[in-house]
Amino acid sequence: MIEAAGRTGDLDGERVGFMVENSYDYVVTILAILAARAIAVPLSPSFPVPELQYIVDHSEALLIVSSSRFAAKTKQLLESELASKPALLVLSKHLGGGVHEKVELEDQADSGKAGLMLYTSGTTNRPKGVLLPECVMTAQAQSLNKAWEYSPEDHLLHVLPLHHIHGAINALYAPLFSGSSVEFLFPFNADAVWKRFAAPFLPRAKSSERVSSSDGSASQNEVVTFFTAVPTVYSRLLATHKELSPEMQEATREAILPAHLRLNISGSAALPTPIKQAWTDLSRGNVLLERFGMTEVGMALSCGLDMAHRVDGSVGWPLPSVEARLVDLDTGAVIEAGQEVDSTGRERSGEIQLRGPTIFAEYWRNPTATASEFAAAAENDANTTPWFKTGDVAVRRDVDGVDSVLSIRSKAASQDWTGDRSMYFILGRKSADIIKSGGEKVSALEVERELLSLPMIAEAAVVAVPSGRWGQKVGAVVVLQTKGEHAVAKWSAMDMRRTLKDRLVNYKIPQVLRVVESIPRNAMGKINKKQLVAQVFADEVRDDEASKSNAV
Ligand code: MLC
Ligand code: AMP
Repeated sequence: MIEAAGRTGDLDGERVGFMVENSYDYVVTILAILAARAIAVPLSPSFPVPELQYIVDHSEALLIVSSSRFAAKTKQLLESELASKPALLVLSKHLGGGVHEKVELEDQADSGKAGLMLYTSGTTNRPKGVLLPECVMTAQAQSLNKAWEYSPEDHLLHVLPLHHIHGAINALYAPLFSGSSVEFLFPFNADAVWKRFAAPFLPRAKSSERVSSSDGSASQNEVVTFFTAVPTVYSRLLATHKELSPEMQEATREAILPAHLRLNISGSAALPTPIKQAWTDLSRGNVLLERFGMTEVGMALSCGLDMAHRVDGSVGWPLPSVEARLVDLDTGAVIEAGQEVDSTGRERSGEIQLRGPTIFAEYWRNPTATASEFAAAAENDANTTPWFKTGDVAVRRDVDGVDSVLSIRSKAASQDWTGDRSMYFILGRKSADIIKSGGEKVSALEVERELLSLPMIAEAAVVAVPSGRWGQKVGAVVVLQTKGEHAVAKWSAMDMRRTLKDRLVNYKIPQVLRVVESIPRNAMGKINKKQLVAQVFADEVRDDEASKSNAV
């Protein structure tokens, strides 16, 4: 790799983009990039070339590593109009599929500028590069290992994309730290997941002995003990379960019993209560553990391992090594413990702010954005580390019974991070311009920018439309050009999809479109997006799966 990049020694801090399928080869590639002290920049194969081009140019990648499967796509990328000219390394067919060798990871005293850079959409119209130095990745993995007690006996079924923190750290880097085994089943497909869960519990498999994960071999007979996904994945699993054969239904229900599936985690978007409840019912008591995180901070808040600590609607307590505070949106004052309710008895909501070793270093080559997302520590604070402003709004609320559970069952030392009765509950985001669809973050401004670049669009507003299946759907409200050579009388959702599909990854393309004569604006020329959704998408919201009782 170092040679392919035209260097000797190591690649200290250089960026290496890589496009490798979710597999053993992905793991070897990312570890090799870190070992070369470079910054790994995962490139999603689902992205169209212009989005990849932006990432490669913005990160100024020195080298692109590609698996043979994506050689054509990476070649196409390198032949496109790139400002930078990275070298290309195409890996030989398979680094090691099926071969399982035991590798001892040495403690590298100095990881130099090694790290991971994930691109994330935000309140700016182009994605930002979030730099997570290796020490931050390690701190995140250690924090999760303590909280969720990954172990060599764990077998994790991995169904998530690997260019996001959820798939890359929680479901890969952290389990690697404790010697858990990870089995990839990507892209997510509900039937395939049910089939895999069921495999060890079907009558045929039961007669042969189940393989324990500690022998290092991957087997379809191995019991899945750990599963982490976004709410949309659980909703799909619940919806398809009813269609399985009676034998499969029984085997899958056995597979997800608390005794077998040790940990089922939901995150990246709010977990609706009907999904949580339906999963508990189906699994006969396995309660989804909800946690809150963000690309910039890894995981920040989490419910506890004890079932009684998986409180409905709550994202729990600050994880080990994470310091969290709430800052009142109106007054800017920190909401200290005991001040969660004001003098009139109203709950005080605030922005979640975080600090600690798990927080990212910077937005790549964007000191202005980095500076504006951090708040200085208070003058009387002995710790001068600034706080990262998440943009998420929450309350802390006392939950009856939680502390008594803590005192009755003497807490294991590893669970000493679970706090008192006061737990965090997410209310939403400060900005209406950030949309979460199926766990994917979409910047309304980025989509508006693409729509406005189309000659037939005169005005555009992109909004979050509530959805049972997706959490939120990306919705577009447009005004068409009525004059000049680009005037069009009609523009359908199909037209929009066709036009945008080579420019934006599919989840950013609006799922619903409304063509209007004008978009209402206030005196300042601003659009009230909440009002716009209510006015324009009222029927979508009413007809959506969310509002029906059979939400899942
Ligand atoms: C796919 N589509 C989406 C979509 N995913 N549209 C909107 N939102 C999404 N999230 C598109 C498909 O491209 C397709 O379009 C159509 O919707 C239906 O596709 P599908 O086959 O039904 O969807 P699928 O490909 O199965 O994807 C669904 C999903 C996936 C839920 C499995 O979106 C997913 O893996 N989401 C997880 C993302 C994630 O890991 N987020 C974590 C970010 S980190 P067409 O045109 O082809 O028909 C983070 C921090 C934290 O948030 O706290 O963890
Ligand atoms: P991303 O930038 O893709 O990493 O997404 C991070 C955002 O996902 C957070 O800022 C939250 O808005 C949202 N998020 C993550 N976990 C949860 C959760 N459990 N509940 C509600 N929102 C969440």
